[in-house]
Amino acid sequence: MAATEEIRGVGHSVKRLEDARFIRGKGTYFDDITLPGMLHLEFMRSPFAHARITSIDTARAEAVDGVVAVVTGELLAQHNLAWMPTLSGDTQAVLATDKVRFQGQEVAAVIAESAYIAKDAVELIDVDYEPLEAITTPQRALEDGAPVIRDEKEGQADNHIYDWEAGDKETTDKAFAEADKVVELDTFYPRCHPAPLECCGCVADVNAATGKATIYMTSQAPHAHRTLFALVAGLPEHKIRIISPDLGGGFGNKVPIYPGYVVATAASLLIGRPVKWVEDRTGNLISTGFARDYHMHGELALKDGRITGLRVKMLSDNGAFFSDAQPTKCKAGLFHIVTGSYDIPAAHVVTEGAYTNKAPGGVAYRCSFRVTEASYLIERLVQTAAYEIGVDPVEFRKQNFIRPEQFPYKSATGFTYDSGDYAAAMDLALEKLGYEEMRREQEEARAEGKLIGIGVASFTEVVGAGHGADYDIAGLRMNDGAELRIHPTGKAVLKLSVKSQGQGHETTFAQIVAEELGLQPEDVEVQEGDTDNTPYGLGTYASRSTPVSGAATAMVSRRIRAKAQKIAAHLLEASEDDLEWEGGRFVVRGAPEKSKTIADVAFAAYTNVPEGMEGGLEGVYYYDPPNMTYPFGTYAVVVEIDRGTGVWKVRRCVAVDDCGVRINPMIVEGQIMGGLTEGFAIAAMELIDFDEDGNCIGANFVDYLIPTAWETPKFELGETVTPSPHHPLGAKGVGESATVGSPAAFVNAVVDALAHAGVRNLEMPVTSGKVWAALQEAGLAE
Ligand code: MCN
Ligand code: CUM
Repeated sequence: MAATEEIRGVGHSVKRLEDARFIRGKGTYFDDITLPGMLHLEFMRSPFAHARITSIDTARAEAVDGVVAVVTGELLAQHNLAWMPTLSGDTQAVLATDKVRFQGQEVAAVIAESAYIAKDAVELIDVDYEPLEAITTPQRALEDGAPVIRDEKEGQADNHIYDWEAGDKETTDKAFAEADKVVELDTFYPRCHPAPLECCGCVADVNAATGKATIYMTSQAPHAHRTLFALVAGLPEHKIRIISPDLGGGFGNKVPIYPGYVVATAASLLIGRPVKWVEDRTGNLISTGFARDYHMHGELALKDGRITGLRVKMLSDNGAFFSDAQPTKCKAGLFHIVTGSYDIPAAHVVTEGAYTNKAPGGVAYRCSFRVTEASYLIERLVQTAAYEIGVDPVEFRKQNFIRPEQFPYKSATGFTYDSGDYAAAMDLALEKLGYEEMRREQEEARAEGKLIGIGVASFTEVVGAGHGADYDIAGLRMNDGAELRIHPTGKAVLKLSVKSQGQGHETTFAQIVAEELGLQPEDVEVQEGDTDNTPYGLGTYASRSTPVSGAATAMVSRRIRAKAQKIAAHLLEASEDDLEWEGGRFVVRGAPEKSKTIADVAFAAYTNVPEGMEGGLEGVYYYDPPNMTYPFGTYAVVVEIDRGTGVWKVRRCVAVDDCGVRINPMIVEGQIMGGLTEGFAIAAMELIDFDEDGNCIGANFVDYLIPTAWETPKFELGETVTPSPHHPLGAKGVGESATVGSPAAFVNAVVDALAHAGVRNLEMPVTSGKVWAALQEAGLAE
């Protein structure tokens, strides 16, 4: 037998197949799409955060040469489209009718022959506003007598949205009553924004003759969006085709449905021509899915150095419309992962949500439904507790970790962690860092008047939503499909319900097929994003593609291999049971010279199948994950603080991640580096802030600071591998781990530099100004 080429399946750092077109400028983004007769949409946005609309006069705008229509909320209302449902069961204005509820809200839209004409005409729409008090904090929102933001909602007499709780109050109260120490932390996870390179947008093309709506749109979840379109617009689902083309990043920003998609589609339907909407950067930063904005109060009960209880109270600022994309049965998302990596016997979490005069959203930006806030809180709390009882934060963590033999581990808030070895990941990170030595150096530096801080975070994530019985979004079960077809010459096409925004799916999912069927990744074309062409599923977010669609891909491949085995037996004139799958081919047991590859079998599947067998070699598999996957890791950061300015610099950043089996180690490392960059950015510089009138401060990249290569620290990566016991490949998701886990490590490091002087907390973003104030207060400023 000739030496066979090694199959570059799972575990190989295959170069990204999609990059050939991206680096040559040959990708197709929605804005590359131009259709005959296409019109352009531009929004008029509210200058006020809260105001009653008393009149809208569109006459001057309509008179502009090249303007085809001006769409107002009133016009949409005539078609029952002025409001749309959100992913969390609330409603959201498509175009404002009665009031504007946040600065930047869409008030009217101009549809014109060119984008320039549309933009000019927007200036000519005359709107009279009667300004109202802008509510910019949830605390103010919930005060008695605060103006009601959602006064259009029946039965809504205040700004309260929800109360939700998890865990057990009684056992938690008992743990606190019996504690020998209680440690508290009040902190705020500020509002930030995913800010992908490509903003949102769409080209909507409704064909009046066929009734088919084809919408090219920036969507991380094309199938879910199509279903919601069908429900909102009343269009039959098979007459809607959503195509999510190449995306220039998503990071959660492209999960929600935005007014732009709806207005463009409605306009195309009414006018009978294609309509393109391209969001600009300011529009993106002030109106689309932001992240976080969680006010958190946490308490740990301690007894003999062990954590015996956790109590958390949170207040969430949801903006003007409650539009979090989250599983319906987890009312504040997955915040109940808040017990983190620790064996905490009792926990009780309560959260309250409030409307404010800010853009809606709440979870997007590389986090699984609030995991980021939960992880941040517990990792900050644990460090605080260690200081308070005078134990090294690393020691304290080790004493409280869930131990490897405790898995599967049922947490106090009801999750079953699949697998983990937290101490192993931490030990590796500390070894890479040279922790003991760093601590010594810190002491010595301090003696010389220099401030060094060492921060650690040992995060646990929960990704891969999720088993159908417990996880659904707007009622849709969170299962995903994979469809695989092997052509006669042994080349394959894999169609998936998820949608890459830069994660490299065309490579990694091809590697899974390669692994299972003995093909090379280049032999497998991965297709995503077109609802007419791919199986149903809920899309890419919450690092769920590998846990759910990755599993579906492995399972459909195995299904095809089972049929292939029958064909191979026929070709080899052997019994099916005498064949072994070895080195990517079927081999007759005891006669290794007799073998068939999948390519051999594929040809036979169309030319020479056994008597009575259906021809072809293809299959589909819908995967319902039995549980979530729980990736984890330890991030260890060393910072130096300049006592003269408060400027802090990252000297070391060691990141050890465990996402189970890695399909493509290079892509995983890329994901982690990108995630660490975003985690650092959130900790250090990114902030969507508002002034007292509700004006968004952070509406462009001069005010909203995203890191460049200049600011970004150097990362040192490491890995441990603890497979997921329930995933067919042992893989866990990893796309968000570093963004979830790292902010606490950076903040812990800065606080650690000042902890000897009694500093316990600094709020993100930890700007040099805040550090300078803390230095002065602690008497450490130079
Ligand atoms: N992978 C792997 N082995 C594993 C886990 C993952 O090889 N054990 C690979 C996957 O096959 C995939 C990539 O790593 O190619 C990420 O996989 P996964 O963790 O399953 O996450 P998703 O593909 O579902 O991506 C979503 C995640 C989220 S929620 C955000 S937000 C985010 C992120 O990915 N947005 C991104 N990473 C991003 N990366 C880029 N470049 N652009 C974005 O918008
Ligand atoms: Cu919450 S950002 Mo990602 O889950 O698309």
